[in-house]
Amino acid sequence: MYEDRIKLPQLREKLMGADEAAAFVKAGMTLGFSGFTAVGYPKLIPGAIAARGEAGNLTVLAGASAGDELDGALARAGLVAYRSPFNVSKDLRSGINSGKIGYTDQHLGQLPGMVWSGNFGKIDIAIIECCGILENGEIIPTLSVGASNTFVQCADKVLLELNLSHPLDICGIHDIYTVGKRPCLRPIPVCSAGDRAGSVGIPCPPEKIVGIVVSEVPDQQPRFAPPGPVSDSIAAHIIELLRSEIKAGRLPADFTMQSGFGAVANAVLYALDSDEFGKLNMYTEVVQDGALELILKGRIAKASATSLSLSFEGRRRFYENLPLLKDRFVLRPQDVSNSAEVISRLGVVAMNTAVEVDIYGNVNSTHIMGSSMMNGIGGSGDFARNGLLSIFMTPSVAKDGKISAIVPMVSHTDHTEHDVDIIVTEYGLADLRGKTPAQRAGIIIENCSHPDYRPLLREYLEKAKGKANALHTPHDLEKALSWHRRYLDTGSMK
Ligand code: 0RQ
Repeated sequence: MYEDRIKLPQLREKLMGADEAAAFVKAGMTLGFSGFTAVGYPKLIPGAIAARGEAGNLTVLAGASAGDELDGALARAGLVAYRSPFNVSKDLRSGINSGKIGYTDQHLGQLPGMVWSGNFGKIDIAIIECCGILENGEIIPTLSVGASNTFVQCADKVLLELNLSHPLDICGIHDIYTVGKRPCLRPIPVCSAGDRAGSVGIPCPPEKIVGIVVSEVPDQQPRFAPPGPVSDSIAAHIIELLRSEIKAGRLPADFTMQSGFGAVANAVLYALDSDEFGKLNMYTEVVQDGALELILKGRIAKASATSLSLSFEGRRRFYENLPLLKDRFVLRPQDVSNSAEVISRLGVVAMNTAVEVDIYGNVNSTHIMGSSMMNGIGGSGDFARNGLLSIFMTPSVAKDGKISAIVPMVSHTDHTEHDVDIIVTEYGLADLRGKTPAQRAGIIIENCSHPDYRPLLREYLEKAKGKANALHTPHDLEKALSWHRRYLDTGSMK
């Protein structure tokens, strides 16, 4: 059985049930899981670990977040002591924010390097979803690569979840180039989005593999916020900017872009489906349905990511067009997809979403009211710091207008004013390049803030000029975070 999927005969003897595999996991271990967003993570072994309930105090690492069968199941079972580098699970988040689960929010591009350096201790077991194992022992991942190659190479033991819901024909879509231990003195040989530099699968000595569990559980579907007038106007401002950057000669017509999750990112992609732009390239972290359509149409010539997060219909379209996509699309490890060196070389246009932005251009992507973790910085810092043009977008208000996304001072800083070129809301765009703090405050307030909050921001700035110890970046230190305090006390920033 499974000869076509497990091409090394001795490994077929390692087939076992999820409970038997879970018995390898002991309390206090550090586990490195495949998975990046809710894609390509093992779905049966984590549930079996949770059901056994014996292995507490776990350190859980994955490429980024994982689906509920992993993050939710282990958190609900109370087995997770520590998680890194990203999270979107409601149960994990509540453990993190109640102080029960330790969490390090980490640049995703840097996670593999940290694992190689031993910053999380030794990896006891790598638990990896795959769709096959080749004659040479290489493990073929499913629809994400993340940090799987690093976990496999650094771990003492490897458990595999062989997922039959993916055709083995996806073999050839991956490009497994291992950056390895830092400092990495060799350049990563990727000079355009479609370049390939590594092997089709993850190299692994067969004796390291202690168990293989067969699964047919598909990845969940991502939840899409429906497009609406706010995301459409943000997208329209961004398209206008891209048009004028190309006209000014600052951006090539076939520029390379990174785009984040969600409604705004998809609205930008739909707007790029136009003859006025050249054949574009994409060098990003996660490709979603909007980008897949552009790749299939040839509007995006080459695309690179570490995870393919598609709806069920998008996945069907992907499999249907595999031969074409193998030429146009590459799935890479996250220290290559999010590599500072490659992002900088390709001159990527980085488009990410902010939680809040302050009048001087500092961006908070992660924290609600200063203390509560939302998801994490993800790849936004990898791309914003190293891209050619760094755009942050956000609706001007949240929670039915009770929260302004433009505030006097951010309650947490993920991206400093030095790494942020453009702020966009549905009201307009502020181009911060080459501007002084005073000029930035003016254009952010006038172009981007919601009209209900604009007079309050103007008033804050004027009063700050009278109270501050200097006029370079004037702040009223007593009032700078008073909007957040007011929201916590009264339920509104107004
Ligand atoms: O709350 O879920 O209770 O309704 O935050 O906000 O507007 O639905 O936007 O889903 O795109 O998330 C920044 C969190 C935006 C995300 C963030 C509340 C709001 C809502 C979600 P509800 P929206 P999104 C990917 C790069 C960091 C990681 C990253 C993120 C919920 O984009 O995690 O960039 N980014 N990865 O009501 C209080 C505010 C708020 C607020 C929004 N100021 N205060 N709550 N919310 N603003 C790179 C790739 O390549 C893919």
